[in-house]
Amino acid sequence: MSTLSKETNGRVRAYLSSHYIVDYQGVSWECTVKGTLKKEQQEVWVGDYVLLDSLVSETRSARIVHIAPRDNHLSRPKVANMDQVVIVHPLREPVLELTQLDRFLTHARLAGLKALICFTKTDLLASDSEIEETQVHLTRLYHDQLGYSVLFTSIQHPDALKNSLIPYLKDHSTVLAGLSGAGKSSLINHLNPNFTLRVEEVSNKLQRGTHTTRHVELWEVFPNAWIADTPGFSHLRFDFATRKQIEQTFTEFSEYRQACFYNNCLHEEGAEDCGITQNLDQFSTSRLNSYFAFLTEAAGYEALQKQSSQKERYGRKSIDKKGSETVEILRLNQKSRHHSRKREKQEVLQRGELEEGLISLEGEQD
Ligand SMILES: Nc1nc2c(ncn2[C@@H]2O[C@H](COP(=O)(O)OP(=O)(O)OP(=O)(O)O)[C@@H](O)[C@H]2O)c(=O)[nH]1
Ligand SMILES: [Mg+2]
Ligand SMILES: [Zn+2]
Repeated sequence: MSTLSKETNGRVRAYLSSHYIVDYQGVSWECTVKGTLKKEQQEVWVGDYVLLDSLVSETRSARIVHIAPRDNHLSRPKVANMDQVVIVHPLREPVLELTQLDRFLTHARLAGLKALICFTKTDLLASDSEIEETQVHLTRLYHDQLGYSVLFTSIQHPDALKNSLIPYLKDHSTVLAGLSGAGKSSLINHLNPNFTLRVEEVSNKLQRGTHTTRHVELWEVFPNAWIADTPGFSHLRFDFATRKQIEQTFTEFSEYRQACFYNNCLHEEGAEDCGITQNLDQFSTSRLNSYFAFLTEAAGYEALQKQSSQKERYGRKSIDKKGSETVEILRLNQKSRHHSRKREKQEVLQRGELEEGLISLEGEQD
């Protein structure tokens, strides 16, 4: 097989329910995916570099036979090999919610992707002084304290919008992420008027976007500036990360967490000698609210993980005790029974789970 490189292979631009659009040698090819990739559950994502065969130039159709290893990927929205994510966040319509913005920031950090923030719809603020006040507050928090590049744009001022965004987009692959209705597709349309991506008004009643963009698509908005427009989310939950992973994404904690007594401190209420809870006034209230909200979601994820690994390892069985009493015991599942009994018992003891009647390891039949 020829070696895969960014130069000699196609790049996936879009997935349209029945086929992929792959950019190869400057033109778009309609592609299916080789059966073995599907069997191996290798999913092709927008942004992937792929190797093609069965090229038919008359119909511009081909088949994806190999996916190059990804430099990075973002799972929500699904996109691979991006240089950065621009988090598009509205100042109005839908209402400004900083926790929602923090969700996208934490998500980008978990994916190891550089993020910058583009606040949109400045024209919807009531007055110049409100614009000024909002910009000062958000720049202080997200730029000065957290180190993100922060832009303020409005489609009412397309020249200013282009001037502020284009320097970040040149020679890069950028994914736009954000709430539905934030103005992601509008940004692309105003960066290059040749684009007429579908946009839809935010629902007045619900103050929410209407999920106008339905699939991820990578566009060359101007030469060598690739931008992925993505479907907006109305709520991005942390039901896939651990609490410690969430904690690590709050970079403002870094100089205080050394003072925590425990290495794995999560800075929850009542934490012993905690560098964060003892210095709460050093952090923004909105960021702390976001942190504790995400932590709760991640705790739910951890509990589920624990439960399912328990389920995989143990089944339950009711046994009769003396007289009429029965107890429910955890019983090792078939596929876990090949380990020695001694080792199993040792593991369980280490986890502190061996309580009378709860777990029984002895005397079981294989
Ligand atoms: N007043 C004002 N309206 C804007 C601005 N940017 C976008 N809009 C409007 O906001 C609405 C939603 O814009 P879209 O571009 O469809 O939003 P989106 O983020 O692509 O939404 P999804 O595709 O649902 O994820 C449209 O009615 C736009 O005209 C802006 O800067 N000012
Ligand atoms: Mg859109
Ligand atoms: Zn702590």
